[in-house]
Amino acid sequence: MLVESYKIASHNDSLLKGHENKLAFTRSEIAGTEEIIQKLVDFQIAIPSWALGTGGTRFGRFAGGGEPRTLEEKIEDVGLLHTLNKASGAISLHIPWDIPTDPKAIRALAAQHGLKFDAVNSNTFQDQADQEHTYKFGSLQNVNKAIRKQAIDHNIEVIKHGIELGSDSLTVWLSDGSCFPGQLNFRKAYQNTLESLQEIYAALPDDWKIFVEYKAFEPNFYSMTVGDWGQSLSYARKLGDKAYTLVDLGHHLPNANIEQIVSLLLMEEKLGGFHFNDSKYGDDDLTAGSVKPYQLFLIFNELVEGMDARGMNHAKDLGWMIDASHNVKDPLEDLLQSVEAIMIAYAQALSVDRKALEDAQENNDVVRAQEILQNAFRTDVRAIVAEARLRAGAALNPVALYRELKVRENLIAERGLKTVSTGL
Ligand code: AOS
Ligand code: ZN
Ligand code: ZN
Repeated sequence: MLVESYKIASHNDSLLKGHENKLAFTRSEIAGTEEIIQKLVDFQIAIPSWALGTGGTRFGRFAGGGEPRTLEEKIEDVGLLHTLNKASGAISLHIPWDIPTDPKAIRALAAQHGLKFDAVNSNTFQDQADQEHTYKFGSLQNVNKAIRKQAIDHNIEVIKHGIELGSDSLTVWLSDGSCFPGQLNFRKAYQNTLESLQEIYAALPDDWKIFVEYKAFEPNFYSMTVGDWGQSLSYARKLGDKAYTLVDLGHHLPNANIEQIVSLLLMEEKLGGFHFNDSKYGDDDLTAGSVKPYQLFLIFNELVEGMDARGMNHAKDLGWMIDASHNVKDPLEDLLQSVEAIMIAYAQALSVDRKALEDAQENNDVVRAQEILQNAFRTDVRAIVAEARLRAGAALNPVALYRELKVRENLIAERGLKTVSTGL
C-alpha cells in the first residue's frame, strides 16, 4: 500500500492550527527548541523485521491479518511506517528468517522506501530444517566442537548477507545457558563462547561492529551464558575495538538500574546500542514507554549527557532499534507508538538544563536536581516531536492517519486475513 504525500499534507492541514498553538506554548516553556527539533529530525530508529507480524506467547498466538509474508513485504511495511513518521528509516533483518535471495533487488526496494539496513541478526536459538546439528544444548557455548563450528559458520554467513545489503553490524543474541545446576561448567561455557565469538569477530569487515546482546533469563533456564552487561562487556573487551554491548531494556533482573548501566557502558566506550521495549516483569517486549516512561527518560538523560561529554553524534554513533512483540495490538500501530515514545523521551532529555543540573550536583542540592529532571519529564514535548515530523514531511499524528487511511484494512485486502509473518 502506498501513502501519497498529498494525503499526509491534507492530514497535516487539518491539524495545523491546533498544532501551532501547542507548539507556541511549548516554545515558551522550553529553551532551545530549534536545536531540539533539528536533533529529532535527524534521529532514526530501526525496525526489526520480526516485529511486523503478530507475536505470541509459548501458549498461543492470535494472528491479525495482512501481515508481511515475504522480505519484500516487510520492507514495504517499514517503508510505510517511515512514510508516516520519517523516523523509522532502517530495517534490521534476521537470518534465516529473511534471506535476501536477490540482494541487489532488495537493496533497490529498500532505497525506494528511503530505508537503510541496520544490524543483521543471527539465529542459533532454533534448529532449521536443513541443519546438521541441534542447538538443544546451546550453540556458541556447546561442548561439541562441530556444533560450535556450525553456529560460527552461520554467523559468518549472516555477515556475508549483511555486506551484500550494506549493513555494518552483526547482533548476536544467544539463548545459550543451562536449565539445571550442574549441567554446565560455567568456565568452559564462557571459554567456548569466547573462542566462537573470536572466530566470528575475525570474519567482520574493518568498518563493522559486533553487538553482544545479554539477557538475564529465558523461561526454563537456570543460567544464561551472556546473562548480564558484565558478561557482555567482558566478551566485548576481549574481542576488541569492533565489539560492543547491546542493551535490550527487557533483559534485566527486576528493578535493575538500567540508566546507570547505560552510563557506565558509555563511559567505557562499549555501549553499542539498544533494543527498546518496555516491561512490567521482564522481556515482556511491550510498547516502549508504555509502563515505565520515567525510566526511558532517565536512560536518555544519561545518553545525552554521556554522548555530549564524549562529543558523540546522537543520531549516528549508537544503534537505535526497537525489539518488541505485538500480541494484541496491530504491530504497525504499536511500532508507531514505540517510536513516538522514544522520541518523546529523547526530546525531554534534550530539554534538561544541563548546566543547572551540574550545579545542583556539584552543590549536593538534591532537591534542585530532582526538580530539574522531573520538570523536564513533566513538560509536554509532544508538539516539538510533531513539529520535527512536520518538517521532515511526515504526519503530525501518524497513528491517527494510519487509521484514517485504513492501512490495515488495505493490507488485509492485499495480502489476506490468514497471514503469518516470521518471528517469535
Ligand atoms: C531475545 O529475547 C532478544 O531480545 C533478541 O534480540 C531478539 O528478540 C531476537 O533475536 C529475535 O527473535
Ligand atoms: Zn533484543
Ligand atoms: Zn528480548
